[in-house]
Amino acid sequence: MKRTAKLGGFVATAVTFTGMFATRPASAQQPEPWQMNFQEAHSSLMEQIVTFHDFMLYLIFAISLFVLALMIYVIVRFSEKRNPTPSKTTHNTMIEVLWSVVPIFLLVVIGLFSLPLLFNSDDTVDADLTVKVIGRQWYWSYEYPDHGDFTFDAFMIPDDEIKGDQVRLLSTDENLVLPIGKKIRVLVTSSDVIHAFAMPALGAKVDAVPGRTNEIWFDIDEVGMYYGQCSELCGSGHAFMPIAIQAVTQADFDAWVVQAREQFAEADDNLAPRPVRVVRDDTSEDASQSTSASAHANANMR
Ligand SMILES: [Cu+2]
Repeated sequence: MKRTAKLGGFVATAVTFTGMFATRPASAQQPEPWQMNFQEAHSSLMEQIVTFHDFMLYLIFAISLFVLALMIYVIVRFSEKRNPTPSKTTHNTMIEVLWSVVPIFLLVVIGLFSLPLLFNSDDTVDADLTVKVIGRQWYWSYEYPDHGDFTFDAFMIPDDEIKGDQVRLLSTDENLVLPIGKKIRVLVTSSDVIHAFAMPALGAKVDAVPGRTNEIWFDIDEVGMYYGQCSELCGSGHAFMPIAIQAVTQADFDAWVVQAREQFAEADDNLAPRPVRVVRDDTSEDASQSTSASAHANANMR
């Protein structure tokens, strides 16, 4: 009975919040209370990162235990009581070669795993689509240059406007909608200060630097919501500029693009400073100062 009621509630929520998408987001990737490890991996890049992380953890454990064992042995075996007259030996070629060669070997092994990962994360060629992400104080703007070049801003939903399955501090009024199973190139930049585009479940974390375009790519394996946050201290609204990615099927994405092209105007002078939407009362003073500061900086650059 309880289960049925729950199911009914679920269906009702699904009907209410699916909007134009036929399928309700299957999963939501977000931080959990007392979470100890990474969020579940939902891109091939993140899977590779998790594998590398696990491998490194075993290696670190082994090295730490080995060093600990050596120290305990030395403390016990060569204590003053057991070894009143210490040896005056100063060199042992065998040991010196070993403690040089073994760490070099370990570093090479680590490199065999980490360098391909580094190159892979940087390999944005042959992407199926490109989106441009612009960090601003304190929200994100998204652009779809190869789908009609439309652009829109995404603001955090304030606490008192949270509805349904929206997540406090993570949901935004507009989502970055992306198709699953496609190689997505993300160009990341900023219009004011340094932000960072971070999406844990997809293995993406890139600085958004004014006057510079950084790149990352990911593919998304499952329909659902993916939440991330700005990960570079960027001012008083730093904690209030979340990133919400809505991953949908290609068909849903195509339908959304048609609708979005009408809804959002073409990308204009997209790096010009825009008015700051005040997130909290205590930030308003700071916000206006920062806007005029960045407007001033921009004026100087021209
Ligand atoms: Cu930021």
